[in-house]
Formats: sequence, structure tokens, C-alpha cells
Amino acid sequence: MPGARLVTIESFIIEQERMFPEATGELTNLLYDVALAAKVISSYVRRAGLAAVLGRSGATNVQGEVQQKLDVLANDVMKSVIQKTGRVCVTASEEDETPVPVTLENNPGKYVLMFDPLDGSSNIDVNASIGTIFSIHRRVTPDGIPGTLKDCLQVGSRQVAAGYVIYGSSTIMVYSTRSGGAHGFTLDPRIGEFLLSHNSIMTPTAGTYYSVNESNYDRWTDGYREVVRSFKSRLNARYIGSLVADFHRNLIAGGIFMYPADSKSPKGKLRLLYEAAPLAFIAEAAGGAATDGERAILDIVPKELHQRTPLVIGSRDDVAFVQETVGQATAEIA
Ligand code: FBP
Repeated sequence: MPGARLVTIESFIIEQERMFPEATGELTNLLYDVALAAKVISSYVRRAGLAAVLGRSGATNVQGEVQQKLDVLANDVMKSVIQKTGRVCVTASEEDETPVPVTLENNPGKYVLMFDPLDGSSNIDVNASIGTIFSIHRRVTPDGIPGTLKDCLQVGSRQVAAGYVIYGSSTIMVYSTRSGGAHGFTLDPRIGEFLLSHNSIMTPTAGTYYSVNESNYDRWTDGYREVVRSFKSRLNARYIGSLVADFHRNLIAGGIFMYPADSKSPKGKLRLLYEAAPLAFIAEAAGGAATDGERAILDIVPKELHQRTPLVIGSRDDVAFVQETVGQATAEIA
């Protein structure tokens, strides 16, 4: 569209920052660092079959999952882009057993960055959409020294920003900050820039889609079976098996994603700090909701870095329906 005003992610973030006279620009720059890392990861994903980055790396991560080559590569890209900027004091990742403090010579900054470098690993080799998820907190330990686990174990409602990148038919980065709203930027491969494509996303209060792995049906509680029977009768089923991709569809079109606890994963499968909490921050900024079936994800106080949680996220009315139905079923058993 010749003449249409192109809004880059940088100019948009700076414009938002102007709403906070006390802002120092460090968060702006950190978001821009994440965008840069996403561009690098996207360049590998786009030519994965040609760049010998498909398949297993031969190693296993702290979750006991076999690491894909792209998991390891994306993790290294995030750390190499972020660790030396002087904006973060510690990073934590799904692929690293412990937090990685920023050493003194790299000038530890005031923010904490936690991330799932490559979400949807089971879809990498089959060219289905995958993503990166990130969460940003303000450190709680004194400034100027390397950060610690304490800086990572913060309740989701204290996030100062969060977002995800989806490597799908196009590469899109969606983020939210405390100034509110969820905003999406599409990577224009002609100029290598993220341009504003989805300003102030508001998710429909009631959805069209439900996303859940129904092969776990027999392992669910009666409450979740009842929920899915009801959704089957009135919503359309969609499940890609990449949290970012399922979440993004439902955010834009309206819908609900669920990964309940079950007899195989009694605490749920997904990780609180770098999967559930950042997406909950986005969902709420877009008028949606996110719970573990009982309480808001953003109210859960983390105790461990790789802590798992059940996740019910998406359109507000559908999330409320799940909470009510599961709550009733639990009450009837009691
Ligand atoms: P990782 O790929 O980052 O480990 O994420 C877990 C995940 O792949 C989610 O993206 C997805 O929603 C879920 O697991 C799929 O699990 P399942 O195969 O049990 O349905």
C-alpha cells in the first residue's frame, strides 16, 4: 500500500514509552532485542530443511524431553542477543536447568528475561507452526549484581511485559506491556522489519474454537470430560499441538485452549513461568482470561523455575464456563 504509514515495532514501542515520562528506554530496548533474536530464529526456521537444523540434538533437557537441534539453536540465539546488552541481570529458559546470571563484566541490568525459545518442538520437523514465548520482570535483588533464582520466581501479575513470536505462514510478534493492550507485528522479509499489523487486539468474549488434546480424554476428571462434551456440541475443534499457534488462533478468532491436569500429568504439562504466565498476561491485555481451572494464572506464586500448571486460556466467557463446570463437578464428588 504505497503511502500507507509503516509503523515499525521500534517506533511503536517508543511511542508507547512516551506515556511514561519516568521511563528510561531500557524496556523499549529489551523488547527490541527480543525482536532481533526472533528475526534470527525466524531466518533459521524459514530454511530449516536446508540448514541442517532439523532433527534431534542428541541431548535431553531438564524436563526430560529430547532436545531438537532448533531448541538448542534458538536458546543460544536468545542468550547471545540478550545477555550482553546491560539490560538484563539473569535469563531463564525451558532449555536451561538453572537460571543464567549475567556476569559482572557484562554489566547486569534491571530486568529478568524468561523464555521458551522454541515452543511446539514436536512440530519442528513437520513444518507446522512453532514459536517463542517470553516474559519480562523487574529484578527484585539489588541493582548492579548478577541476578538470581529469586528474581525469576515472581508472580505473573508482576510482569512488566510479555509476548510471543509465531513462525507460521508469516512471522508475527505479539507483545503487551503494563501500558496495556496486545499488539501484533508482522515481519516483512523484504525489509527485515516487524511492522504493525494487529493494533490493540481484543479477543472475542465467546469463542468459535476449542483446542485440547482429546487423546487424553480418559485421563481427565469428570469435569473436563463434561466441558469437552459441551464444547463439541457448539464449537469447532482445532488443535495444532503448538501452544503458541493454538493460542494465537484463538486470540484473533476467539476460542479456548486447555491443557488440564490428568492422570499422566497431575500438575499439568505446560510451564508456569515461560509458557502460561506470559500468555496469560497477553490474554488479559486483550480482554480474555487464563486460569489453572481454579485460580487466575497471574496470581499463582511460583516455587520452582520449571514448575508446571494446568492451563485454561482464551475467550473470557468460555474460560468462565470451564471454571464453573469443573468447580461444580469437583463439588459434587466432595
Ligand atoms: P514445548 O514444545 O516447548 O516443550 O511445549 C510443549 C508443547 O509442545 C506445547 O507447545 C503444546 O501445546 C503441547 O506441548 C502439546 O502437547 P501434547 O503433544 O501432549 O498435546
